[in-house]
Amino acid sequence: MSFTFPNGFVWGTATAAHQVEGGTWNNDWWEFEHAPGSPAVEPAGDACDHFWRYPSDIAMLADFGFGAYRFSLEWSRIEPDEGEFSRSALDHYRRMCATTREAGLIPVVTFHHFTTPRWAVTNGGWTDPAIVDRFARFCEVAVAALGDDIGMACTINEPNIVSLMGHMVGVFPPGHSDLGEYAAANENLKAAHRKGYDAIKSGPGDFPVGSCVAMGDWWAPDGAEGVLAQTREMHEGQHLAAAAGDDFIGVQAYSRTRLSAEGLPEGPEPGIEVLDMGYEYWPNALEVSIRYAADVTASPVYVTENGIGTTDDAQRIRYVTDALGGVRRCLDDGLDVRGYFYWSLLDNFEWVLGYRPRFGLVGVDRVTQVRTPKPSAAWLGEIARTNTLE
Ligand code: GCO
Repeated sequence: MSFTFPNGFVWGTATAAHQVEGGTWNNDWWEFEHAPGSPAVEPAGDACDHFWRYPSDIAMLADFGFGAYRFSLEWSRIEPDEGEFSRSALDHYRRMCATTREAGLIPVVTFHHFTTPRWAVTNGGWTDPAIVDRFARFCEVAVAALGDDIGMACTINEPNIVSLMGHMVGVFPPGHSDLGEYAAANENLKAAHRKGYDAIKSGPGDFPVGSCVAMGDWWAPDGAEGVLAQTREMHEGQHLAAAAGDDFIGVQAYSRTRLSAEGLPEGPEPGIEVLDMGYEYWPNALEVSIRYAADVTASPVYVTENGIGTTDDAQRIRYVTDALGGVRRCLDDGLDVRGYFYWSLLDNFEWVLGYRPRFGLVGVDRVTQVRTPKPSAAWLGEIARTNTLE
């Protein structure tokens, strides 16, 4: 059986500055990784040296057959101290956009992907309402320099993970566990998305702008429907609602969360495959998430991230095949899904878990930086090239 995606469906891969560039020492994550007692198993260090190797990495992505590349700006390079902007860093990202276009790919630029400059967190971070204007000013300066070369933009990557992991679970900076902080961070992240969106829209260039929300499938025992709905609203719903009316909604989905009757995370269901990330092999998360996002926002959907961290590349192909089956069912039902970005191009720095989870279509030697494409790179590249899933 084969299925052809709609004309113009965008196929890409995604990365994020701190996870691939190397040397991003001026942000909160670097500081967090090096703090005594840090939960991070290792520092990002040189990462994939993508800051220097982006031209050959982008050429490789184009050769596989993809049509778009999603990468992020490192705010701490562009604004190393408050109000002090680096022309050289902006030029770097301009060259990245130009290189992406010259390779025939759409540059999809994320303005914030988990990392915040050190100066902004020592002066308050995401729990301080001052971050809203700080982020908007950064967007304004960055779009003024890059806007005419951007193909599509995401404001803040997974705002709901920044608040949850940083202020409730405590495994992202600042490593806190405080409900009040969690609520404040959510409000500031939503406001920063709105103000950042307006700043990006009023700059040069004319391209779609949206938010990217971390989503998934959810399960709770019978009788706990209320708890389930409430939890989903807290984790996903409020950030989707804050993005309603945008040009698109970015859906990022990987797995399923099971809840107890009290709404606490239960861990994987016995008998279901468990991945290196500690969560279930659950490709259906994508279909469920697309439907929920479309329902809440009524916006066109891009899958801005979906993928699997595994050393078994055949399992990767199986996972993506299953996830794309879900995209297909959404399209068959008339939902407006416009693209799919695999996370990630390269094996890279998976935050607190370090380099162990392998999400890449391409392996990276941690010492020599040599790139080795996996069979899934050619496989997914062919789907992208033909716009058809066999
Ligand atoms: C996220 C981020 C990525 C992750 C990816 C795999 O979704 O958490 O956008 O930075 O690396 O999702 O976990």
